[in-house]
Amino acid sequence: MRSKQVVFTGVLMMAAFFTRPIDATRQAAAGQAAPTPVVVEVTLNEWKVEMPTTTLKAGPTTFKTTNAGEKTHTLKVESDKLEDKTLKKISKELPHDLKTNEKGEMTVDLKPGTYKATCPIGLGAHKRHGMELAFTVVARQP
Ligand SMILES: [Cu+2]
Repeated sequence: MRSKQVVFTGVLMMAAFFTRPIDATRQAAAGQAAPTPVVVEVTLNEWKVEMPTTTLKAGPTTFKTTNAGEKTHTLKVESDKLEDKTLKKISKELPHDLKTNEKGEMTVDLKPGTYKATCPIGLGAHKRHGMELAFTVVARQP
């Protein structure tokens, strides 16, 4: 009984010994490649811009947007106040407007600060109706 336990523990330790260097190699490889964008699902409708959370982490972020409304909408993400004042304002809009049930996506490299997600259609009319959502981007923990 006791000897079996010793053998089992020994196997576990060997497994730990052999798997650790492989994991370290994988992490190093991942660190060299461009980070995979985090996906945020955005829903547009009359008259709201909805996201599952209003606190996002800095880094490349893909806004997967669906128009669940009856009118045509689109999504614009722009920085309000960036923590690093030397950075230029961030502003990006979906490549095309979305009709009912259409989907579109764009990737924005978010830096820490405050932002607004709006629908710029109607020269600000949709925004004034409520299609504006403030969100915050926080630094990614090292
Ligand atoms: Cu709109």
